[in-house]
Amino acid sequence: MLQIKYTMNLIVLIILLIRTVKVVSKNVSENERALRAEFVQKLLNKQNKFEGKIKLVGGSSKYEGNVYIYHAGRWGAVCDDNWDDEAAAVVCRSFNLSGIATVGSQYGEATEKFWLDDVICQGDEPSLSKCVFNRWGSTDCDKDEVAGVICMDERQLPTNRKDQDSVQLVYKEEKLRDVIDISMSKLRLTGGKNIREGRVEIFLNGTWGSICPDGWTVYEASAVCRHLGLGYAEQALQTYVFGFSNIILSGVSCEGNESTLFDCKHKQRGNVKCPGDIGHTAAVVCTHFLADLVLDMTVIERSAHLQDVMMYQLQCAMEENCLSRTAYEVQKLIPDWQYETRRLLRFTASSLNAGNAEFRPYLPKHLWQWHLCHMHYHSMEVFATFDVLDYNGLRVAEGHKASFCLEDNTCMNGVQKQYSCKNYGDQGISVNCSDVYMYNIDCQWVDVTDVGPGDYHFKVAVNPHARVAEQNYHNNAALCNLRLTSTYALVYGCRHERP
Ligand SMILES: *[C@@H]1O[C@H](CO)[C@@H](O)[C@H](O)[C@H]1NC(C)=O
Ligand SMILES: *[C@@H]1O[C@H](CO)[C@@H](O)[C@H](O)[C@H]1NC(C)=O
Ligand SMILES: *[C@@H]1O[C@H](CO)[C@@H](O)[C@H](O)[C@H]1NC(C)=O
Ligand SMILES: *[C@@H]1O[C@H](CO)[C@@H](O)[C@H](O)[C@H]1NC(C)=O
Ligand SMILES: *[C@@H]1O[C@H](CO)[C@@H](O)[C@H](O)[C@H]1NC(C)=O
Ligand SMILES: [Ca+2]
Repeated sequence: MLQIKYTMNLIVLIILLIRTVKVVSKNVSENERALRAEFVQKLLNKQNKFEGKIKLVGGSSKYEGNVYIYHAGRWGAVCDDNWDDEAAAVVCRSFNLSGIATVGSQYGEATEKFWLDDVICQGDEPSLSKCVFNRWGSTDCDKDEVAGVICMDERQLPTNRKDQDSVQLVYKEEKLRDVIDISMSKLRLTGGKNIREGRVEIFLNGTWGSICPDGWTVYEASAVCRHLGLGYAEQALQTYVFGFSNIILSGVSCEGNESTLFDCKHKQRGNVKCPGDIGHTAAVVCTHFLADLVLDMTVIERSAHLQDVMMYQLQCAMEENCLSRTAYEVQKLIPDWQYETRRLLRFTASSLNAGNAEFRPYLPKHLWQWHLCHMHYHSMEVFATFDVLDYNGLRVAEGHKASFCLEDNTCMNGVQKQYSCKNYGDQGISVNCSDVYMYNIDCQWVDVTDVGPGDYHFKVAVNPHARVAEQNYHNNAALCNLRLTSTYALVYGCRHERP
């Protein structure tokens, strides 16, 4: 009897103990969770606060110096290829000042690795990270190529740059045709296997010479091919394979839509300056046959809408990195993270190939990546980018779509579909066919969970880094207005521009 009573007591005790432990542990985990969530939020806020921040180093005041930008936890230098007064304007606006650009490590050699190269700004971007540039950290720059700025009050800006001889400045908005005597100047290609390729030579001041390859991109090459009546630029090369002659022109920078090289900007002062590999020159390969993707703006406006989705439905998307960073923090820190929701701005993106050649992926087939989650191969690292920007130019949300599968989804009447992603099929977009990413497919969104209600810009771009050559790049991006409220999203007033 005693034995039984004792056992009963023990059981009751154990049950009580288990209950208490359960209650205690629940309370503790909830407290802990709250604390951890707060910690993570603080950490993210701190990182976000510095992300994209600019500092000027080596100048005589805090408004002057070499430009360094903060990204992913460290400072990095900005390279001077394509660096100009528009870019300086963007940097200086953060101090409420106007400004001018300097090149060639005016304020000392780079002390950090380069973050940015080939930065192209229009001048009205809210911050430097909103300008177009190579991928973060992807540069070919030497220590003596750091970009700089001199910021000052509008009224102090020198009206005549020639007064500023002590500082190596970049000319403002000057076209090549205003710098050289174009009636005495000519262009030709030499050293190629056929007339459509070769080293670009320019006749200046009585002699033929080469063009500096530093900062030479498909945009400059496009102007050369059009200039010579050879069509479009298939490749822009920085190479020695077409031979060498004295470099007599540097600092040329084009939008890509100019009809002659003379309409491009000459963003340099004084003598030829050409850092980089000795013996290399600017070269091009031209063709009359290229693809031309045209991003459909109407479809974006009509299809854009918000959707709240529970995270358990987004596991594939998370593997492909299609949600913003906070989603991964939530996953790490909140035990029942599957029941948290994300707010997605979904939209359909459709690109028509209006050119006269197929659009083929940048990567050869053997380098395509198989994506288990979505059960198809991805052939292009970055085919499209989606960004939500605030009016100060800060990127407040970014589509992380890792990769894409290019195919003919819809074609004009009478055009046969050719490319399909199924069964390791060939990928591409045929002439007069469109590659369509419907709003309801995975990752076709921007995760706007952390974006408050307000007015923003929404930017979509295809082939954003011009990795695949096209006839025209000025129809590859759509810059739209975006109104976000707590209940709906409105995308309107899209216009085409270059990515
Ligand atoms: C756990 O929290 C609840 C309410 O928050 C409270 O009533 C309860 O007493 C707590 N338990 C312990 C063991 O602290
Ligand atoms: C720039 O000017 C705006 C409005 O005049 C002001 O709100 C902002 O704080 C200024 N920024 C700096 C860095 O001075
Ligand atoms: C052209 O040549 C003349 C004499 O050879 C020289 O004085 C002048 O500076 C040159 N101009 C350019 C733009 O190089
Ligand atoms: C080229 O595009 C720019 C915008 O990027 C535009 O301002 C300019 O007028 C265009 N030039 C030509 C020749 O179409
Ligand atoms: C594509 O469409 C355009 C305009 O509708 C037409 O002129 C062209 O011949 C078509 N090209 C092909 C290859 O179908
Ligand atoms: Ca295009």
